[in-house]
Amino acid sequence: MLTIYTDDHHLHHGKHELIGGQFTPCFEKPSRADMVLDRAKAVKLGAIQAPTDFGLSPILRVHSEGFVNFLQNAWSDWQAKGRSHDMLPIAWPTRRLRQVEPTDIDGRLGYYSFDAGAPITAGTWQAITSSANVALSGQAELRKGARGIFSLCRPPGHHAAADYMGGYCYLNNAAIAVQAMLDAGAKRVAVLDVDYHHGNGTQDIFYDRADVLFTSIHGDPRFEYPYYLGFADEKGLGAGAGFNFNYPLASGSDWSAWSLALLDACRQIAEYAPDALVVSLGVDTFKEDPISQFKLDSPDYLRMGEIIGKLCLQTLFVMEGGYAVEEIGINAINVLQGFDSVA
Ligand code: SP5
Ligand code: ZN
Repeated sequence: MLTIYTDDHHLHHGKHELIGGQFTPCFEKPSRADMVLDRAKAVKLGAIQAPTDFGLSPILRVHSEGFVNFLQNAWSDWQAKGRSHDMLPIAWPTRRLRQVEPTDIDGRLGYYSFDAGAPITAGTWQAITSSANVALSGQAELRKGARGIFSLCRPPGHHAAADYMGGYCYLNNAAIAVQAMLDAGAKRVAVLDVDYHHGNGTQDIFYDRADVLFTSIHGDPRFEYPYYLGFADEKGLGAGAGFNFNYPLASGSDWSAWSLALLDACRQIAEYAPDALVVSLGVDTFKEDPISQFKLDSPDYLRMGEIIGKLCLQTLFVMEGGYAVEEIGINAINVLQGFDSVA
């Protein structure tokens, strides 16, 4: 399988995030993608290809102009206040507060985010546009006829919605690729989000649409981040009613519970009969993941790939989470090798 990758992700390296009230070194760090790339090379998964630049227009098909403008200028606006450390928000427009974009950068930072988990640094804009280009390039390669493509995106994207960032995510790489597929002529695209956390951003972007089926298997939001979306009763809205499937699972879920949800999601995807599948590939479901509560083991990821492969759909894998850095390469590449094994 072809991997799309660029070193540009190194330009984004946040220092700290809040965990249990304490500033903790960011779990979302450059070595994550390096380890996945190393493993792809070690097992000879296939060629590694650099992304091409698609410009801002496919990004603006998914994200609002105000949000993209904010991201593009955030660092210079921050520097203009004499600051050189990471950007983190301090206030959010929650219930009964006015939804009006402030002029001040601290106000805009909270306005365009839903948590303090996505620091902006000097190189963030370059890294996130490159990450989107990695997804877009994967989509373009898939369109040439490949069965599976791996977009080794970093930073991840599935928590980012049309107009907000959070959860280590800025631009929604998977959603940008999905929209590009539709704009290139696909009639229906399915998303399977296997990251441990609910893909709130992707769900929100496509929630009222019938041309994208969204399915997500994740820690139940009653106990797990992102807490405020990802419940089983979220079925889609308007034209999108019936095209959204959430599988919230209990803390401690292992492959036996997790795979049942996967089989049901695959049944929905097969019934939808999409032109292509986009997998938001997070491997933070791993038993040793430092911020997660599921119990998948490394061989389970081979089985996961096989089940996805049996859908017989053209599939774009887009890298999302996974924080057990030592095993992230084995686990992510196992999914791709499992998929390839059922060709
Ligand atoms: C892309 C992705 O996987 N984003 C995840 C963002 C998670 N941010 C919140 C982390 C909360 C961790 N709480 C668990 C405590 C660990 N002992
Ligand atoms: Zn995650």
